[in-house]
Amino acid sequence: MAATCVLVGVVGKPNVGKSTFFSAATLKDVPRADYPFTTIQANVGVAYLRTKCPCAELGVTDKPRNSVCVNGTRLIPVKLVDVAGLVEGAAEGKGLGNQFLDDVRQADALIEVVDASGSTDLEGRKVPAGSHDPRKDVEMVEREFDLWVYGLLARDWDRASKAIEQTRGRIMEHVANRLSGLSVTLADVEQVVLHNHLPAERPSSWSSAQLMDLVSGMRKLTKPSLVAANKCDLPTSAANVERLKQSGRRVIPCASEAELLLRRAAERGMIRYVPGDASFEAVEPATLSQAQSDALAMVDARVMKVYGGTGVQQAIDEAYFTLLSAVVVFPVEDETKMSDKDGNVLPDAYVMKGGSTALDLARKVHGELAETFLYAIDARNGKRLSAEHVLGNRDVVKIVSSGKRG
Ligand SMILES: Nc1nc2c(ncn2[C@@H]2O[C@H](COP(=O)(O)OP(=O)(O)OP(=O)(O)O)[C@@H](O)[C@H]2O)c(=O)[nH]1
Ligand SMILES: [Mg+2]
Repeated sequence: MAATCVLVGVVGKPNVGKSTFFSAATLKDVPRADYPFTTIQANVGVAYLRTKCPCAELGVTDKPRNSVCVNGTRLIPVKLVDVAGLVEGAAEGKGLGNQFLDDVRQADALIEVVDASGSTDLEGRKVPAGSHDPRKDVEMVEREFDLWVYGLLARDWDRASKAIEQTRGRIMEHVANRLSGLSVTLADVEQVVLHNHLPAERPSSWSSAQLMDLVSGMRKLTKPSLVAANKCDLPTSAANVERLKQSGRRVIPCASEAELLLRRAAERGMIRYVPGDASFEAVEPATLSQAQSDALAMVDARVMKVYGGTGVQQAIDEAYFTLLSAVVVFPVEDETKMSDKDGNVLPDAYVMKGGSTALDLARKVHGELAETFLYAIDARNGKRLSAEHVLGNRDVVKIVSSGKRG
């Protein structure tokens, strides 16, 4: 996981609703249509991570600056990328080929969107609802990703591995260098090589199957993923959601179109709805047109009542909190008032990778704070925290330094 900006990618075969998911999450208008390869260039946008704001628990009235607080729910901006659809053979250039792969190289986690209704074939063409098994889509996307990475390693494996053996070089460094564009570190490679019991001193003896296992092990480690079982508003989806769950993956039923409708209606003041809520209510039901009431009633009956929400916000939250063990931390300058130096209470919420320390937070707030770091204070109980203290979700922390900013 990258240290500074965390990136989540929305991936999948064509025509499953990736751009609809992206639009719903970012409220950014991007091309969406009922045919494959609508998206060619990747779309990058701002989605929001949802967490309970500490304001209510601490009994303070907050004044957010880098995020918003809606009735005690803090929404923090995070980056999301929507990429072109991926088809079988992409690793060799089929469809839009490597472009997809290039766009997700930097992603720290993946949301794999599938058409849970089973109404699009492996290439995204329309087929009768329920006739396609979406488990195949997930397998295909992961296989193509692995084949692409395998290609990066295998093309000169014989030569490179023998040269490394002769010079007593380190094969793991070679692999990490080759894959550095994929946010793969030396520690990641070492972990997977060890786990797969590969003889590090004899890389020329590694078989193609062992190389492929190394690649997929690295994908699981460096690109953790969940499945967004999209189009769950359609009747053929329920059975496929169960099938997908039985395949042992983390599966979230999603209704991206419904989420887009709800967010737009909320934006226009028609309904009260915070992304991720299990229900919504009309602000003034009498002012809605028949068509608006019908559309909202349909979302309520087919999605909210059945699945307890549209799943879009949940998928984003789980990508961060579960796959990446991210934490949201609230830095303050005055720990007694929970504010910055101008009196803004709980102004900022930072998304940080799991395992981040008080010193990492100082670094994120300002480089100088890290250089002159003395200690931190947990604003909830006034306790001193060391530089190595691992931060927890929703921690409110003051950094004390010897510099001007301390
Ligand atoms: N019923 C239903 N249809 C959806 C949902 N989400 C998307 N769709 C439809 O699926 C079709 C494809 O949507 P896109 O968002 O363009 O799909 P994509 O995966 O980005 O497609 P490409 O860019 O071509 O790979 C459109 O007709 C959408 O209206 C959903 O939640 N329910
Ligand atoms: Mg698209």
